[in-house]
Amino acid sequence: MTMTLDPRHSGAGTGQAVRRVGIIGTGIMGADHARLLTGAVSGAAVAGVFDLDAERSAGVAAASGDARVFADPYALITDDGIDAVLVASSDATHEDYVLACLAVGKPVLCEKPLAPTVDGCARILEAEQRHGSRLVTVGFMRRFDPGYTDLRQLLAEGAIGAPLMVHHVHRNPAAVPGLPSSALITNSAVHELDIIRWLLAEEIVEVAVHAPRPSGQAGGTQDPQLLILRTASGVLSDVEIFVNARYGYEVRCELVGETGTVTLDAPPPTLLRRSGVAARDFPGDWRPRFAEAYRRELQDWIDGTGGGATAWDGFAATFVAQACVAALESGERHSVSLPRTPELYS
Ligand code: ISE
Repeated sequence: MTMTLDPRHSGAGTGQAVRRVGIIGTGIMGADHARLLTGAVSGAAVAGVFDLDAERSAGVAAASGDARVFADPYALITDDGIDAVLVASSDATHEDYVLACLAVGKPVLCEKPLAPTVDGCARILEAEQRHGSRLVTVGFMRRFDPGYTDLRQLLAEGAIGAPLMVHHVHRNPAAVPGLPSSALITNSAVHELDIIRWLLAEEIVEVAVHAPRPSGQAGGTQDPQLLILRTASGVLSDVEIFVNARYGYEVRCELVGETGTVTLDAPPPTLLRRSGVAARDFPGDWRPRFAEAYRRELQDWIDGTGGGATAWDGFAATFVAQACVAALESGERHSVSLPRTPELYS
């Protein structure tokens, strides 16, 4: 399944086969993925796009070097001119599109969450196991961030001894008014839920969510929240999630081990010293902060290297996130008991 190289597409002139990608959903993330696939990832071409907003998809198609605009997402998925599908539509639509990709045996990269419900994720797991090999990748892009990969490498090398605790800070400048309090967990802190499993290579078995006095800027949403998560071996993580922090987008992490700690600050490279103050800029959202992670994630997917999160990881993240939502609502600690990892993912 290759195409004739078009000089506008990356990979052109290298003799490399190009994977023709169809993108479903050309909002903020879909458009960003289209830009990276067209200009920063080798061996890929955006060959088709679909969005409910036809004008928006036409704009992304034109910027992607003549991609076809589809009026029906299922027609995009089954089209012979599409080798692989990237799903960046609204969360509630993910399950149907991923299942449709599995039905025709096409690789699919689905933005997080794999599906908003545990049952939805389970249906995807069943379909992929019936297919018999892994086709689904979930867009937990932090796994490709140079800072997080360093952290994981240092831990694996024994640089700080056995892990004891992980501190996380995750802040967005502003959220839409009326955002459900659960969205802080399912939309934002879900990244930390995935990172904890990936860093420590073990499962989260107990969760609690503490709710401080909500910010007056949060419009009724319970914001911030403090998640406390315990893994099977007893490592404790805290996650401060604050989506109306106002000053900018920031993610930090500190891993505490028996013989040292590693801190992930990932500050912008420039520091301005002026008028008695040293200052750094914070990005307005996560895209500049994780630009390199997105690029690496897409390259890995196009190359078929398999470094991304699997459908099982997507299931586990939604499973733990739902336990956290229950803990937020009850104000109590909840234990989490994931089913056994199916053979396809172990
Ligand atoms: C957003 O949806 C993302 O996926 C970002 O990665 C995350 O950091 C942000 O908090 C979310 O709102």
